[in-house]
Amino acid sequence: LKQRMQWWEDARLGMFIHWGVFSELGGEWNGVDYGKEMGTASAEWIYLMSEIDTNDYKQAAQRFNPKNYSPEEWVKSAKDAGMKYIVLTTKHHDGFALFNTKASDWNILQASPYKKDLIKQYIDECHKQGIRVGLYYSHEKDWYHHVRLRNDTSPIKESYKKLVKTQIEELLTNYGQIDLIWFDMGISAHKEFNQMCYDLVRKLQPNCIISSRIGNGLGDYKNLGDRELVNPGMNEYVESIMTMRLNWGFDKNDKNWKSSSEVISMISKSACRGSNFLLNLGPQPDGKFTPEETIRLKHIGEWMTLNGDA
Ligand code: JFZ
Repeated sequence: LKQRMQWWEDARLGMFIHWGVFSELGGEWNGVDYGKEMGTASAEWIYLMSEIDTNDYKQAAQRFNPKNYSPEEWVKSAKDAGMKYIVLTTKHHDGFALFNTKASDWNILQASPYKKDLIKQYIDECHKQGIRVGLYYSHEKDWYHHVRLRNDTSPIKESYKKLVKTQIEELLTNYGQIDLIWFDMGISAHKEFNQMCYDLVRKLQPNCIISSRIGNGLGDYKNLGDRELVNPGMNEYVESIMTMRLNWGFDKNDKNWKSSSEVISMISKSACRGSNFLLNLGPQPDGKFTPEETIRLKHIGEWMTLNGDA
């Protein structure tokens, strides 16, 4: 474990990216703003929260055509901000795969006009520019293929298990080295399923780090609750995750930006306390970071140049 965690322990700062079909709706459906609930629910939960008809959501996917997507710019701005790893949503709770998958046609190649593998481009670019590659994958919550409920403890269907198994295999065999997989929202009622996911990753890429939200205490390090900062003296591998405003995913109406100095003070606190800090961006549907995000990254970069490796 110590060996596997070495780069991660040295990293201290990473970039989280929430992006997908939900970005297209920007937290709003039928004039209602769904990006206001504090805590978990926000723009990227819109498929569940708004009770939008699946056909309407599929239409949003048909509009999701990120022409300005440039992983080259994403990776460069992460590196310029002193970030050492990136974690990008490959499939969030809406079940939509941003990669080429045989397991379902609910994916970027078959259900959107873009028709290219977004994840492949991202991973290739990370490898090229030399930054650690993380993949967020919602293994349990999948409102499209599994159940469209906030909480569900019923047993997981065989067909869904098979889908997840196939997609994990695809992500960990088709793109070369993956440094981290960020499973989310695993619940203890699904121990066998979570264990299956864990074993599969270990088998396919033994050095790939696994987040604790896989469930059942199986992960390699501890994720704090959303937006929570580490307490002094926690001597485990700990990662805080933080948004720049309320929402994880792109939201048209959310103006609750933290200032650059607020964000920087959290980064420095987190590093002083020996934990990692994963700072979230919710790019626009066209693939660009918002101007507010870009300016914050720039300020972080300036601060990191002066203080980063001290
Ligand atoms: C999850 C997601 O539902 C959310 O959309 C986002 O991706 C976030 C990073 O993770 O939400 C959670 C999961 C766990 C906690 C809170 C929100 N928690 O343990 O406090």
